[in-house]
Amino acid sequence: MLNQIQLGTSPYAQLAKVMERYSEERTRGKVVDYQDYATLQNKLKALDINEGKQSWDTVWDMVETYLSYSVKTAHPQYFNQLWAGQSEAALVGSVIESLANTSMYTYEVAPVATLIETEVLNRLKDVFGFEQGEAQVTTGGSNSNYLALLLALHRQYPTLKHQGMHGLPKLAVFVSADAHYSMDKAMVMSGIGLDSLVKVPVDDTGVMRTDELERLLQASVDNGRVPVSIIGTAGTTVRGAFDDFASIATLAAEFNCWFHIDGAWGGAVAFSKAQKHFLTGSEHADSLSWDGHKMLGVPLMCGVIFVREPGNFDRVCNLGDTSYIFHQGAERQDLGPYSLQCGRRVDMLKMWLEYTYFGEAGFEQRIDTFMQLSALAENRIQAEPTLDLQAKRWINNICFRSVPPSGVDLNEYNKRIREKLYQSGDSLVNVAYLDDQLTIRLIIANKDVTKQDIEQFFDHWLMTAESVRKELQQCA
Ligand code: ABU
Repeated sequence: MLNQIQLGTSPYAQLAKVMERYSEERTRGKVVDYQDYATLQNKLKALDINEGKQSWDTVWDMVETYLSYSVKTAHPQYFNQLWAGQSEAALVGSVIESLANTSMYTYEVAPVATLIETEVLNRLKDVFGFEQGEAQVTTGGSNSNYLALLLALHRQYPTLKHQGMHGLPKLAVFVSADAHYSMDKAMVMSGIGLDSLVKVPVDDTGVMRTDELERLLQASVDNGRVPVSIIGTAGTTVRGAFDDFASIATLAAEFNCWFHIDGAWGGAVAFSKAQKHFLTGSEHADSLSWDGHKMLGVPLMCGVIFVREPGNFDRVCNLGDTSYIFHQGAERQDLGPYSLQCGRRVDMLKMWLEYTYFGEAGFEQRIDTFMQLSALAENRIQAEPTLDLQAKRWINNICFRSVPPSGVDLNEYNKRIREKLYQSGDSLVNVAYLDDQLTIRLIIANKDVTKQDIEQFFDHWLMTAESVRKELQQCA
């Protein structure tokens, strides 16, 4: 059927042309054609979505507008988030996934996808050290962290399944002060509540202080609160720090609670012989989250959670009268009963093709290259008299700032440079806070970024800083 489509007339042929053109343009020119909110809103309002013209020209005009004002996240000057770039093999998976459009719940409607997901998850379990455990695809790190908390709760309190929180003691969950905000959400969604989330202080490199963790665990028990879970982080969002998993594991065993690792970002070091030492102690974790759409550059989303002891997903997710959908017998071929979702995309098709194209050796090379480029960025910061490295560099998060002219507020100065650079469209880098100190967070996660791109980023930053300095001088 496909070869009957006439080139140039079908939406599929036009889509191929758009993809071809965009794939060339997305690494050139500006990272973004910046428009302020109101201006962009007016441009979009001019496109009447309720015209119902059944015209492909109108559809492609809309596509053109979308692409014209979207941030080019595969551009080599895009350093903004914990994901960047484009892996063509995985992109093919994303397009084919939508083309074949199925849902992951049953073997019946997703036969090949069921086998692919099982195969990919088995490989990933080996890489992450959960060979004997189970794994599940999620909508990303936040969802994995939430699921981990539910698994912890239900293992500790089997009555929860039928009786809910009724009759449970006061609980406590422990995370580092630098942990991802999804843990706050997980506390609310699980019904444990934010007041039971204990944020453990970090040291000056961003690592959870295990002396404080021990003290807070004991204080919690003394106050009648039962510890449910300790969550360590492999690669915090701002500094990229790794917690001391071996010590956390010892405390989790002592206080009889679930040990989860949020490795959504930094878990990818598992692919690198040179970097995987950061995960030492993770072999004792009950569960670990990881996102293939972050350091491996698979199109969003590609989240996975690994669990040490099989049977946990069944306990929490396999519920209700599902006879209308799951017709499996003892062979248990359907993956749906073990997920928080019902309808679910075939995210592992992207990962399968990424694997097929690069293999684990390719992933290792990519992670190692990110670390080399990050060392280069760190060296450049240290060599520039007007730049400060603001935190220990762990992996490919680089936190720095410009030293302001005398009398100028450090935070305001750096915020202004970052905003000006963003609006220029030359480079896009993120901003975050370490305590009350603003930091510029540079993330190297695009497989196509080169040394020249890193140097060019700092050239852009320094030129923009100089221009802000002159503006301030003129105002003074
Ligand atoms: N979990 C998504 C984090 C996004 C970011 O910090 O870039």
